Amino acid sequence: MISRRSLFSAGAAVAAASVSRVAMAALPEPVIQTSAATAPPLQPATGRPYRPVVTLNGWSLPWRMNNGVKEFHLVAEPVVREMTPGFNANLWGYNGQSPGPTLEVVEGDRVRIFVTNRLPEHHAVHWHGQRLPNGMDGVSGLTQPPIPPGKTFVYEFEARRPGTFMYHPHADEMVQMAMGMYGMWITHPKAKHPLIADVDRDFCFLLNAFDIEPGSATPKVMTMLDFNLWAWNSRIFPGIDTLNVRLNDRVRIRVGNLTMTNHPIHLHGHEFEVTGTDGGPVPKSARWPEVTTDIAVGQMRQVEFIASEEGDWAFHCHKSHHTMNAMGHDVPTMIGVDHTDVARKITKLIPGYMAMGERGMADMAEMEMPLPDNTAPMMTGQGPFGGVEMGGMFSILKVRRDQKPGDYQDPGWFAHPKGTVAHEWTGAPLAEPVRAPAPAGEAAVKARKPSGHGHH
Ligand SMILES: [Cu+2]
Repeated sequence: MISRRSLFSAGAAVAAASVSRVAMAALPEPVIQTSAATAPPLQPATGRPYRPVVTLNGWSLPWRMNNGVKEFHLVAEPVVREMTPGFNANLWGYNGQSPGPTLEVVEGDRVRIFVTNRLPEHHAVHWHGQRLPNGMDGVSGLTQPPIPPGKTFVYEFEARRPGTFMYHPHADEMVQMAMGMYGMWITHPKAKHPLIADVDRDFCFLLNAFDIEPGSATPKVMTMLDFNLWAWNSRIFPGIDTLNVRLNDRVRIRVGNLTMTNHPIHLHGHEFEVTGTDGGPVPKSARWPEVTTDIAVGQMRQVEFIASEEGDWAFHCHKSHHTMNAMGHDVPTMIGVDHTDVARKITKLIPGYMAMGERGMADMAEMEMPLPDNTAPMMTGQGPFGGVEMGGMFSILKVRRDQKPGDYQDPGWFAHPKGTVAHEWTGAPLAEPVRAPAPAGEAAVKARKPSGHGHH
């Protein structure tokens, strides 16, 4: 839900002519978002037309037209972000949420962005990937003085090339990005572009990561590598909305990476091509089919495909630790080790002790361990066939024959045609084949691999 204030309304229904010159000289009222749900596409009511994007669990910021200049107002501030139902984090963001809103403009637009700093420390916004005057690049100390708390700075430049960009702080960057400050910027082409296809659905989101101890709500900002929450737009599975499309839609997904590691993003059931990077559209001769694209730190990858296969297709980071949520303990690998008696004894001493089950981690997903308040389960999510046992960077592409054009509602679970679901073999069992013998004198599994990497 967007809170609408007098001058500056969602959908930009305010015509410039209806607002007095005095009002236009004033700072535009900021629009604040109170919901973490995916907002419907923001159709442009003023300026040049374009097909808007849909920001996963996000929204696009309305603007005001002022003498031909698109004016946006970003407010850098502490926010409470629902990362998944039942788990709220104390983050920093823009206009009520982390990440900040997506800014959508058209190639050639003159853009003015007011940035008000309501953080307890200074701030500056860098417009990642843009061609602009050096003094508008937003690097605190290098190209501008920092924005002190309570002050508003103005950035103004022309959106010179079409593409997908990001914005993020360039002042105390480590802390401010660890706290959740960033957003996306889409510059739509002003006319038909030979390398930019018209698409039916255009999604975007940022990859981000946090280190939030189970039971707490504020990220540890000194963490360099050992993040425990892997998020898309500050949401973790099952809190990430599904990407709902119509059968045979041409779909574009733009993904920016502002974590400290790379993410191989993988789509089931379809091949895609990388059609753009933050450097611009990829020449057609340089595109090839993929089902996974690795997105390095500070990169954006824009992928496109025809959604020609009906179903509920997993869409996720292929690093398996990135599709899990925070663990309460350093959990040792216990596969093959009967530790039920040990666990029973330890539980007497340490209530809430949790060890990996001897059959694998799935035991933990089934156990429904008591969790500290305000903590997401590590492996979770219910599908039509049971637990999905995922967390973090995981969502679903839902391709439906009867999804209406422009309808982004979740259509529910896929109804599989009869005889198209994997099922148990019920015929005669196979004879047990001969196998190599286990090494003499060794137990089947003796090694216990510690998973703890932080030495604390
Ligand atoms: Cu990843």
